[in-house]
Amino acid sequence: ATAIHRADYTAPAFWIDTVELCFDLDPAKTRVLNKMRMRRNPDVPAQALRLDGEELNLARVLVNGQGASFKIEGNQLVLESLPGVEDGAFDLEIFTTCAPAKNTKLMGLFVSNDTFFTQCEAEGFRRITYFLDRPDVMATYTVTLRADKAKYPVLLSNGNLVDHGPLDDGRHFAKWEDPFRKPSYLFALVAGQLVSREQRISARNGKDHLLQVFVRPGDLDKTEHAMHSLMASIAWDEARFGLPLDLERFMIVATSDFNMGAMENKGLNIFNTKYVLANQATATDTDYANIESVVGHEYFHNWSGNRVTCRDWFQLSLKEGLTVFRDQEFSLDLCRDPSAKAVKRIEDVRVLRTAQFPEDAGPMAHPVRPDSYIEINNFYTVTIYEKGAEVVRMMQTLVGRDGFAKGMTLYFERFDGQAVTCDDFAQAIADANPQSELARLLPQFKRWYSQAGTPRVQAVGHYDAASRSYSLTLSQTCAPTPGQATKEPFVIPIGLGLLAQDGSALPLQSADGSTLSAPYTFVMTEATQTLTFVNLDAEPVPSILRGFSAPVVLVYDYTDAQLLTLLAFDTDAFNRWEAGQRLAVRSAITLIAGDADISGVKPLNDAYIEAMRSVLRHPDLDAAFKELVLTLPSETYLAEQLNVVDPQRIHAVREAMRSQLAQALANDWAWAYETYGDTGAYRPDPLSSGRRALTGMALSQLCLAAQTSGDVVWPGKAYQRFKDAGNMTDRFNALAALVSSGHPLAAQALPRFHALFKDEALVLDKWFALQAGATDRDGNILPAVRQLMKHPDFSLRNPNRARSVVFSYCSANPGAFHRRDAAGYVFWSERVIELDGINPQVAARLARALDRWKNLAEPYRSAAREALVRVAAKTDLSNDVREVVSRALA
Ligand code: B3K
Ligand code: ZN
Repeated sequence: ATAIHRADYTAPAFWIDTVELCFDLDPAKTRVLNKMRMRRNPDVPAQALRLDGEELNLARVLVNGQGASFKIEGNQLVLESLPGVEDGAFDLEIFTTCAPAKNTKLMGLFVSNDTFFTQCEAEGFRRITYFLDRPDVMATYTVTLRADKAKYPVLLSNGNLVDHGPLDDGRHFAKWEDPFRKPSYLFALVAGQLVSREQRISARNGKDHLLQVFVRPGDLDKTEHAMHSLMASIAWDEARFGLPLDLERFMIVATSDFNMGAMENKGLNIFNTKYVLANQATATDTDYANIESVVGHEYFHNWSGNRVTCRDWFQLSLKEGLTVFRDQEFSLDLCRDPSAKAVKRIEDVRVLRTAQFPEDAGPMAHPVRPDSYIEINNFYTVTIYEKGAEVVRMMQTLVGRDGFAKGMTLYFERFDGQAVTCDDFAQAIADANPQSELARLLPQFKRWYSQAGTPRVQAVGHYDAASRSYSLTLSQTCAPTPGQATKEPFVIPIGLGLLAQDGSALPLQSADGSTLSAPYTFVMTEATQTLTFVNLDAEPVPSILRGFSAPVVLVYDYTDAQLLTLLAFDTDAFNRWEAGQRLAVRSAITLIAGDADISGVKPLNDAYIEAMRSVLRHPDLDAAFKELVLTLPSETYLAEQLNVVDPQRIHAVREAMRSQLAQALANDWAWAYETYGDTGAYRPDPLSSGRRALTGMALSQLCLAAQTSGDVVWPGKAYQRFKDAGNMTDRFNALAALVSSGHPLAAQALPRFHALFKDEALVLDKWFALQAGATDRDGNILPAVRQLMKHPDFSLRNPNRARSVVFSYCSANPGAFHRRDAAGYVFWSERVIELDGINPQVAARLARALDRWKNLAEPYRSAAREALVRVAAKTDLSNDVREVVSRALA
């Protein structure tokens, strides 16, 4: 396989204006008739027509109704001479068949639970018919579906239903017309036995719309939250950005076999059931929150992605970074109080720092707008999505919230109906705000799109008592990444404040005597810059990078006392949380990096424990915020702070910290459990979710403490709560408390949980994931995982189930995965290879679990390398896995 380069982009040699597709749906052999109205692109030198196609059986090709000569070259259908059509438009008719029931890759047309679904992004449409399968070729689609009426009563495609009726032999048909031009990756069809929740709404302009959420019979009682989320999304996009729903009908369909979260097909979103189905008995608060943001995300794509799409796949962040930013803003705006907003922001940053920062420091590091790829599916990454969203967020910071809304308006006016680039977007935001810092700094700002790697900003403070001034020197660097040895300085907005030593906020006065209004953001542009503040009676405590104003690592040599001040008093909730994290990281790293014996060690000092006690008992702080502060930095995050990673030592130290907190705060945890434990009638709002999260944490800490003290009361209470809970959040947290503390009652609770939910696939996923992700005791997790794979409910073919067992172990349980005997890596290599034969996209995700092998200490490092080599040695790997393992080994 060869790499594709952004610099090689050329416009297509042909356009497709209209497509008429006719499907005879049959799981074993589906017939697809594709009639296209095409024309040459006059701006491009005349050349052969090359259509993409994969795993298709070609039966017939007609040009203007006549048989035409063609050849097949690899995965392309080539028409060299198009007789008589050199100058004008022509009709091309292609008849193929494919085998949806055999499609285990879940790309193109596939069958799940006797229902047909499609997934076309990025390059799945070519598995349905021969086509110019690239996002800059936009056409209008008319789609006729024909199928057995009893087996497939519901027939859906994009747009509006224009005709339907019976056919011979118990079959029926439906004809759909999508009025909007779209790229092939937004095509979708669904056919099967489905039921729907319906909602009619009238938009602000008085237009009526039909909203539908389709699920399997039996799941209707789990669709209310998705429908509410959809209605809230529609209202939000109209209120915040003036973007209305442009379709008469908007459909969401849920499938339990899906490679990712969901897909924004025009008017016919297809979702993983995980992001649709919820009721209080089966879904947790986290599930509810995820459904809200994924429903929002896919809906927002209707403008950012569908109305204005990507010119090529290198521009993927144009739609993904922007749409993640939009779904984050949506969830933030739905939070009523500031504390809930802070919690949401902290959660988003935590994802960025534990998943994207490692990516940016590893072998798969790539710019937000990559320069090359082998398999585009490997580039649906946290960099494109989450870092891309941070880049958009920085733009908003630089032009202001209203300025950003104006920029969005200009962007959609300028580019509606077109396939464009990241440059086009940035230019529109800047053009709408000609006086802004963004407009002034645009070329430099765009380095965020072209340079990979996480910048490090080092800050050094100096207080001068004589002049009563404080200077803060900021320096930025960015480490080399694959293919980029040196980096130019970034534009880095840095939210900044100063606190007095007693914690009160200090006014910011610059040397010229002016007072800077709060909140203050310094826009850093040089490698090194110094800021000076005056009229300060004593050395202040700097609060830097407030709100996590840029996706960078901030290095500042805080004293413990300064961090305790920030933790107690910073008005910026993000930095308040961050101060607690820094204290914990410091205690952990000192111990991990040293070589002292760590058995029985107590890593946390009294000041930290007292600070955690005050947070936990604080009368004004929200439960959700408390839970975040009291959650220790993850093993993955700790690993990122080290050059040589001993996963077992990290695990042991973090476990020691957890257990120290559990014991030292035992009374406080009990108090928290009693205080927050009863959240009343179930509602998944941020406030009551926060109370449940803190209660769950308290219970888990109390069970952990019981492990040492031999207490039987709290494990007993956990078991009671597990049995009696009125909602899945409380029930699952109680179960997790028993499992994670290794209590014998877990052995009773687990089978009971399975029996209760044996028919709820999404709940069983949690059951599997909990066990595969549990704390390792004497190497017991790997054998348990192998056992789980033999469970009758396990199947590697179902991506959700594979993720719940294999990924929960390999990617989310470092303490159990990184074994001195290398058995975790052996298991990983077996699964990567096995999955690659079924579903390369999922296999390539799993392959990334060893991305950071070069940082591992021995014996892990050599063993991990060996496992990678073993996978790479397989000659018939997919491009997906091949690209990941070759980059890892490079
Ligand atoms: N655009 C899809 C992702 C498609 C992934 C293809 N491998 C979902 C989303 O980002 O909304
Ligand atoms: Zn998206």
